[in-house]
Amino acid sequence: MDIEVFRKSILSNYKITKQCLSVEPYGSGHINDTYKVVFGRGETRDSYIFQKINTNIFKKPDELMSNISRVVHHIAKKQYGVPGLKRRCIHLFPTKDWKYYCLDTEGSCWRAYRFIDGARTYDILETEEQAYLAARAFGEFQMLISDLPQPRLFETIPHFHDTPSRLKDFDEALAKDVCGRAELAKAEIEFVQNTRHIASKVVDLMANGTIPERITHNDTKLNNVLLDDETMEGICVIDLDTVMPGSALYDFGDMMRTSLSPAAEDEKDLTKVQARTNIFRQLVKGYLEGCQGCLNATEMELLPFSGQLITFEIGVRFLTDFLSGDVYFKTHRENHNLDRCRTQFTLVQRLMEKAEEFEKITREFI
Ligand code: ADP
Ligand code: GN1
Ligand code: MG
Repeated sequence: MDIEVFRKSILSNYKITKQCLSVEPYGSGHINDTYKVVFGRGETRDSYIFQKINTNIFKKPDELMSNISRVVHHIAKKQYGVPGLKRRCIHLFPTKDWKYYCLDTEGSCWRAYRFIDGARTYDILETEEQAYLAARAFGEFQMLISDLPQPRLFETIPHFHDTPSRLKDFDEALAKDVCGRAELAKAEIEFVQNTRHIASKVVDLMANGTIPERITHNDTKLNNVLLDDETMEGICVIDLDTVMPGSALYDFGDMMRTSLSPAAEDEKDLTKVQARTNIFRQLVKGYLEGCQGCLNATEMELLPFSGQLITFEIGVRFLTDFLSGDVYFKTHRENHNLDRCRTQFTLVQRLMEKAEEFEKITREFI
């Protein structure tokens, strides 16, 4: 983005006295537009993350930012006195009139965070240690927000992990087939029909009270935790847009989806998609340690299943978006959403093959 345009349209809302030196696109998220912005005076440099919020998806930015500010202030308060607190929690950077977002000259919504230095996110997991430390950080995050005072957080995207509702959206998209793409996805559509019986398990158990509602992150993709460059510790959980009432199984499931395979989410060579047992073990160990034993027996028993469920759900969402003409997730090549869906469905199969083995591992930790 052009610095001059950024300065006039967005920065004019913030009180920053240093000179803006660069504005570069950052990260690999599918929803918001993220930029790293560097400011300087003399030798001093300060970096910030500026994000254009996708308001087609997050339709109520007031509610969204109210959730996020409550969560970050609660976490900061609870960690008061912990060394390196500045890097252990997202810090919202307020506008001149003390709001947590502003509108640019075209009416788009922006927010800013202090950039956390000396840490990075990973799209693909490289070591067992990273798996353990990332999972522990997500578990700790869950513990830290478990006593957030009332009122209940807003549901920033209603029915976000309601898998049956995601299937309903899929059914509608398939019936309309607006782009005539169903033809290209016959095998994947068949996979959905053969696998849809697993969809309601967690929502049903939540509805009858067997699984408790908790405040969860709901987007625990591996690249939503910053790992320290030196110690590899998961120092800060980021991307808090979907922190809202949910199930711990959604968080564990999405960690499995994004950590177990050594292949990228959109890998076209499906032979590379695997469910690595050693990594699974580290996720269970790290997450349970981080949560400090707060999960109940049914939640623990269903940890291996949660990976199948969430991977299936996200595959269905990619397929729905493919059929609808790529209106939700950012795409960067032809049939990108279909490729993503294929990778997810292959992983669901690999996870199903390993179900018994993963259940046995889980029992070691219960
Ligand atoms: P998206 O919703 O598009 O995934 P994220 O909030 O996850 O957006 O941000 C995208 C990327 O920007 C992250 O994966 C991370 O690498 C980086 N990032 C976000 N917030 C910070 C921060 N406060 N400090 C350092 N890096 C950050
Ligand atoms: C989106 O924002 P990002 O890229 O971290 C999506 C998640 C999906 C993920 C798939 C708000 O996450 O639900 O699991 O893509 N976020 C939203 O990669 O829909
Ligand atoms: Mg993200």
